[in-house]
This record gives sequence, C-alpha cells and structure tokens, in this order.
Amino acid sequence: MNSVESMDQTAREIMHANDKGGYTVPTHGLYPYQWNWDSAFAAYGFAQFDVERAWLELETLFSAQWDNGMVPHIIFHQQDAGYFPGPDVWQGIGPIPSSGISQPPIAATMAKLVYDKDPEMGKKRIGALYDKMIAWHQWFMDWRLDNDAVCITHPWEAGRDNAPDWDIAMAAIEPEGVGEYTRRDTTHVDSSMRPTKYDYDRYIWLVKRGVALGWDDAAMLDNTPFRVADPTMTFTLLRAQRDLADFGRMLGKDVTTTEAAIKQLEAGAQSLWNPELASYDSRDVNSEQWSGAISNASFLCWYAGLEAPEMKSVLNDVMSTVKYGVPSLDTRNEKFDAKRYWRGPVWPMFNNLIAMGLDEMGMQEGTMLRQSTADLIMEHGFSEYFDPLDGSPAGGKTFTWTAAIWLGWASPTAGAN
Ligand code: 2M8
Repeated sequence: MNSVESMDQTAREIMHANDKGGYTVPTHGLYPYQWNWDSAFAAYGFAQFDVERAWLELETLFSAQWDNGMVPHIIFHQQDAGYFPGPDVWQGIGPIPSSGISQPPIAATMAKLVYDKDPEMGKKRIGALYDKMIAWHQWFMDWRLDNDAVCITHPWEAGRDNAPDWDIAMAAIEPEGVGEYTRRDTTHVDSSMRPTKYDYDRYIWLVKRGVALGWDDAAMLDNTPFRVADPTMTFTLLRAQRDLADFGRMLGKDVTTTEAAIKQLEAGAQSLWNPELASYDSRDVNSEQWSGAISNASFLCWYAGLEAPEMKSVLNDVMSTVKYGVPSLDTRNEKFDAKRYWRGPVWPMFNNLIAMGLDEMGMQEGTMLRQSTADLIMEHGFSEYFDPLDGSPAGGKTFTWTAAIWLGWASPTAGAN
C-alpha cells in the first residue's frame, strides 16, 4: 500500500507532467488539448501548492471565450494528430481554435476555492475574470433553457458523453453524410471502455450540423434534433451563479441579474424531478420523455444548494449496491455497464462535487464518500474512472482531475497546507 505522502507527491508530479505551461491536458495521448471543466479542476489542484499557477489555468481557459460569451469545451492550443475530432472538424469561431459547444460551468465555483487559498492574490485576479464569467453564465441563460432547466445540444456538452440520459435523443438522429473518419480514442484505451461507433457517428453528425450553421445559436435552436434538459448543467450552473453572486457582492457589483437567474434556475431544477423514478432525471425536450436514469448527476442537487431530503435514501440505496460509489449509473438500471465510461463507472471528481453539497447540507454521507474515494485512489491509482464494483482502473492513466481532487479533497492531508 502506498503512503499518503507518496500519493500526495505522485499527484503533484501528475499535475506537473500534464502542465503545458498556462494550461493542463487531462492526460497525455488520449486528450492532448485543454478541456473546460478539466481545467477548472486543475486550478483547484494547483491551488493546493501554487495559487499563482491556479489562476493562470483559469485565465487561459477564458482567453478562448467567444464574442457571444460561450467558453468552449476544448481549446486547441496546438495541433495534435492523436485526437479526433480536432480543430479542422470543429471549426470554432472564437479567438483561439476551439470546439463549438461548452461544458458544465464549474469554473466560478473552483475559482472560489482557489480564492480562499490566498484572498489577497484572489482579489487581484478575480476582477478580470468576473465579467467573463458573467457573460458565459448569461449565454447559458439566453440559449440553453427549457422550462428554466439547462439543456445540452451535444452529449459532449454535459461532460457525461455516453450517459443513457441521451439515448432517446440520440436514437432520433439519422447520421447521414457523416462519411469516413478514424477514431483515435480507441488506439489509447480499450474500446469496451469507450463510446460505441453508433455514438460517434451521431457525435460527429451533430458537430457537422453546428459547422454548417456557422455555430449561430439562433439557427442551431431552429428544428434542433438534440436538446436534453440535464441535471449536470442545471445544478452546476445554479451553484456557479451563487458563487459568482458572492464574488460580485465582494467586488461591489450590482448582482440583481445573477440573483434573478438563481431564482429561475431553482424553479428549473424542479422541472427535472421525475415523480415516477422519484429522482432528478434528464428530460428529452423534443419527445418530452424522461430518460429514467438515476445518474451521479442526479446527486448534484445538494451541490446546487437544494435541500432535496428525498434524494438521501436514493443515494444510500445506490451506494449499497457498489463497493465504490457513486456509480455514473444506478447498477439496478438495465443499461448499467461497469466499465463503459459514463454508463456505470465511478468518477472521483464527480464524487468531489457531490460531497461538497453533502458536507454543506451537514450530511455525514459526505465524509463517507470522501473516505471511499480516498481508498479507491490509494488502492487503484490516478486513473480517469473506475469500475464501481471492484475498483479496477479504466480509461486514461495519470489523470489531471483525479490528481487534483486527491490534493484538494480526497487526501487525508487535503486542506492541511
Ligand atoms: C471526455 O470527453 C471527451 C470529449 O469532450 C472525449 O471523450 O473525447 C469526458 O469525460 C469529458 O467530461 C471530459 O472533460 C473529457 C476530458 O477529460 O473527456
């Protein structure tokens, strides 16, 4: 068994090894670019030993912001043949080559954790980022709402790429004209741990649709084939708006608009309550059907600041079926697949977000989740995700966000420095 000290040391080494100077790759090979929410986690990890570097990570992320406020999900700082689809396929229209969709907005929340490490430095750095965060959050409010819940326009936008939440919407797509392409992910990772060709055909088809429409938000909304109201997006934006409002008050800004958005998103969150499932769920906007999936995103309700007492027994039921929770899909769901990416595996960084909410609500499950995540990483390393039944590591190795949340939360020494 590794010692805590050697684990802390390895985590810092992973962060350094994945640092490209100003931004961090999730892991070399599989993901050779800057990803949006991965970078926010990276900032949190860096803040444990280098607060200056943490702010730089967020500043680099926002340097790719589009004129409409959108902050892209991938930023292609340089070409790399090891990843598909790259900048030539995406044809983003921002200041730096990028993808054309966004990702769960956790940057303001992570910025708050970075700020707390050194408020004096934080006061100097948050000012320039604040307006950019406001513009990004407003872009979600303008273009992504349905019944006041936040929708995704591509499975990659939620960050839970092949989650069953999108199966209905994906089935409605006929991926004509996608043509031949070569995936790179399955040269790095066993294909049984990755999305299928069926998924990729539709991912690429949706990217091509965006390119054909010049990534124009209004045009893309028209007859949109893919629009799913999602707990990941709704809960993370609700939380991020609260944190941004706190920053705004601290900076002496008028936060009326952000406060109104919080009220709106609180109402929107209730439109994700599936009474039959007795859980928060994803809702397909076009077919008006529930996905019927209790996912790890369902448990971000507390992180969003909702009391949600009825979700406590749902969490305990799901946790009782696995050795290491929280599985990305309830094991009792027939689509559960222990190793296939977002259809079953446990993701330590997701646990971190869930536990933040549990802790803030004074629920002891937060401490238990932290301990179980620490055991998982101690025993099985810093992988991208893990089999929740036996802990076997899956996906990419030496992963930035796993190292980052180890340093910031899971390690017994977290918070000590
Ligand atoms: C995964 O997604 C990318 C596409 O964005 C991929 O599979 O190529 C997801 O796990 C996503 O949440 C994550 O941000 C990204 C990089 O770690 O990988």
